Amino acid sequence: MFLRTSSRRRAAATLATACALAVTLAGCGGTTKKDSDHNSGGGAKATDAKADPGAPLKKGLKLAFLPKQINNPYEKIVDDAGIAAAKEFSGEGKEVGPSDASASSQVSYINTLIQQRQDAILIAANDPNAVCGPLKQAMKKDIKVVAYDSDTAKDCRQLFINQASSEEIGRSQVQHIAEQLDYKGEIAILSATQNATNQNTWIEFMKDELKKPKYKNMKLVKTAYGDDDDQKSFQETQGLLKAYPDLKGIISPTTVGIAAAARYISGSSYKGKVVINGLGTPNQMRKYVKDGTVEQFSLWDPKKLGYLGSYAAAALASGQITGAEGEKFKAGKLGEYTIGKDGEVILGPPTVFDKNNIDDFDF
Ligand code: RAM
Repeated sequence: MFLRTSSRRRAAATLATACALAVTLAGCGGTTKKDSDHNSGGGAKATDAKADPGAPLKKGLKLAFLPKQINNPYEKIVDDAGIAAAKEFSGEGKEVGPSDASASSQVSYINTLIQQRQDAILIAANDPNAVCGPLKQAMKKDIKVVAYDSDTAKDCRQLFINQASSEEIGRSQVQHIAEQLDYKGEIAILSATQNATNQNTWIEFMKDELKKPKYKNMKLVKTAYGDDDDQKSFQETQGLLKAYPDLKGIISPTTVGIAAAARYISGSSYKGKVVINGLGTPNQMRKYVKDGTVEQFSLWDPKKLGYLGSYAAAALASGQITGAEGEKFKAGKLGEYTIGKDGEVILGPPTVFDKNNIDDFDF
């Protein structure tokens, strides 16, 4: 299911709330930019060109996907789908990127992509600011910049393809674990890296959700960072359970983190006693759902995220859109999308997976 106009309006309002909450996040425009640096409410202004909605998609477009890290199965699904989509409009896609998700690990890749004169760079930013300078250089050279999955600052890209409403992702993770715990007990978060724009935005919403009176008997004791590294996430899970003997649940809003946490818990005496919930891929989580370690988790369809990103980049590079709010483009078989506030395009609501539906999904 995909959001149509009214839900996109809601999504735009959601982002505004996200930014009000996460004022420290540069991804929400927290950088000190003059108004003249922006176009009317959209993402970065690369040229003064007007959108030509009737322009055909150019053939032979070169799109480069730069994920948080290349050895993350989730990012691979997104990028492979984006690369496959490029073939539909006779474009050429590729994936390049670092093997770790640290703040500046993507910078040298951006510089190389500029030298190669790609038509568009699609980036899942490891840090809202570290990649900004090089991305601005790219836009100056008329290379289109589309953030997906994890945003950079809004003036450092033309569009942000968000997998779902950030508010919905954040709040629903608290709502789900609270129901599982009967609204009682200590919980912890096992996140990705400390700088990740997407996880940090979601965590702000989790904390805000926890302020509601219905959660008064629940306490967030710690946010740990597994850096989207399997081993580190495994060890951080072990550390959390040791340090907080009364811990009743862990929310891990990262596919790498939740899989590692589930693996640790499934082989420990905590199995069946500590609830783990968060964001995971069905293929990585299936065995933990089947063995009873995990009751449920959520995610969106990563293939659709890559597909939408690819079409958005092609629409930008073909002059159909410029990234301004209200512009529309067609994303192949997914249909038409409208650009929201600050250049945000929202894919759709997440799916909740459990033992009843997990075998219907294969990604
Ligand atoms: C990990 C990454 C990614 C995030 C998913 C849910 O794969 O941190 O950015 O969107 O988890």
